[in-house]
Amino acid sequence: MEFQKKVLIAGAGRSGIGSARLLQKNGAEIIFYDGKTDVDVEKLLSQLEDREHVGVVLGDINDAILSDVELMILSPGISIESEIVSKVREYDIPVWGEVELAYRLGAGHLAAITGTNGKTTTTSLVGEIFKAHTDNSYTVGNIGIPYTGAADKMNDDSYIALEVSSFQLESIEEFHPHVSAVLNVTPDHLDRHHTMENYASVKLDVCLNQTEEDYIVLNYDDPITREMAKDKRVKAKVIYFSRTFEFKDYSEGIYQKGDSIYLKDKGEVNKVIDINELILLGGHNIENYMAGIAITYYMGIPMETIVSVLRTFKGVAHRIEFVDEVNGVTYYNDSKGTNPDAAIKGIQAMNRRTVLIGGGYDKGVPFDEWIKAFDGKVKKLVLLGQTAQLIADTAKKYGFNDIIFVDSLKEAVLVCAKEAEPGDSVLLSPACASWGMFDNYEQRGDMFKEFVRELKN
Ligand code: UMA
Repeated sequence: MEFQKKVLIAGAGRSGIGSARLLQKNGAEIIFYDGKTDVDVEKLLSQLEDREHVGVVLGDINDAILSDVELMILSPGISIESEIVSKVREYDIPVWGEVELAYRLGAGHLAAITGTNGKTTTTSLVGEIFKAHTDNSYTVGNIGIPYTGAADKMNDDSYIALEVSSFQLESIEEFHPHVSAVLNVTPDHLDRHHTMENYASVKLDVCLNQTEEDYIVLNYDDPITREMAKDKRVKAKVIYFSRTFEFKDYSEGIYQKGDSIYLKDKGEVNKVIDINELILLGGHNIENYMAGIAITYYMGIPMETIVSVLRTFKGVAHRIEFVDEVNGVTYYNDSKGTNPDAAIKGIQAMNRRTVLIGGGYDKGVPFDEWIKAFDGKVKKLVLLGQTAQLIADTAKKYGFNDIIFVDSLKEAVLVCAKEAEPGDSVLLSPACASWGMFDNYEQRGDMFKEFVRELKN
């Protein structure tokens, strides 16, 4: 598609670079904006095919630049309420999120997965099922691979598994997946969305443009997502999943009964798989499996293909990932435990006494439920980052005082090695985002693994 516009790209991270490359391929002229003044411009431009005709504005943006901009593409890390968005809107310049841009310039059969937790595992499972069905499939989005980065390769036969965050959903317009899913909603990102109502509402925007021809997969066991079915934005057919409810009075639904997963479609019930055939453990993973089955089934993938992938799917890195055993202590990397609910699942997965590393960027969420989940299993809590004191205060409120403060992740690993005894686990599951100390959770997890490797050597 020809797209001969002058476009301002806000945010010079992965989404910004993906957007720039896609826009250049489509004939647009681009200007980068980033609030950070120390962006490595040379490195940024080296990632573009045409680096000659690119403007870069760092820090403040002046009005003269905006006068002939025709569109702004917003990175998810920049809030829709930010100053740059207000300023651009004063000039009546349309603002699309990076996901909206990829949707407009891309093509194919789209499944979009959101929710507080389980998105990456479910998207990865859906992506693997699509891959088993066709060579023409893409797994993209919040999972770490910008949707814009692959949009130009997509055609009408492509299958796309898209992980989409609340940040990305703030700036959609025509974005229209055939199957959407909201897996669960628990406290996260309240610094940006202010209230749980706003946060849940922006997640449900995933279905904004869906019609009666489409499907929305919702968690029946989560009171917030169960209620979403009644929202007037939901025009798509609702497919619930549940670990406890059999959907006797429903014609559709996917559920766990005993040790098996069943799918009910047009009133007919079929067993999909026995749980002992699945590799990933824990109730939360059964939810991810059920969501993945429902999403791919309603995307039209044959059940034999779905089941063959279910039997081999091993999950994703940084999610309760076994790193190594050093001096009889097992180390687990759950850097993806970026909010209390995800981190609770990390603790629940440990079957030994655990030295826990927590703390990081403050998203304004309470830590009470996380501390309560320690349940005698956590023997020491090693804290770092912006939230360290807040977490310590919350822990003390519940009588947990075995706390050690550290200044870096490296120091945390060394302290854990000293505190843990053979037979214990060390778990990095911070209940906080990594921002401020690391670029992202992947970098935090990779550094943790590196420090554990150094311990071993
Ligand atoms: N920036 C500003 N002003 C601001 C905020 C940021 O100029 O107010 C600039 C930063 O200086 C930086 C750039 O914006 O240079 C970064 O952009 P970004 O934060 O949007 O990061 P990307 O590298 O584009 O990564 C984004 C997602 N990041 C966020 O949503 C914060 C990645 O999700 C996603 O994988 C990637 O796009 C590809 O789609 C990460 C994430 O933490 C994993 N997501 C949150 C989560 O899962 O909880 C939502």
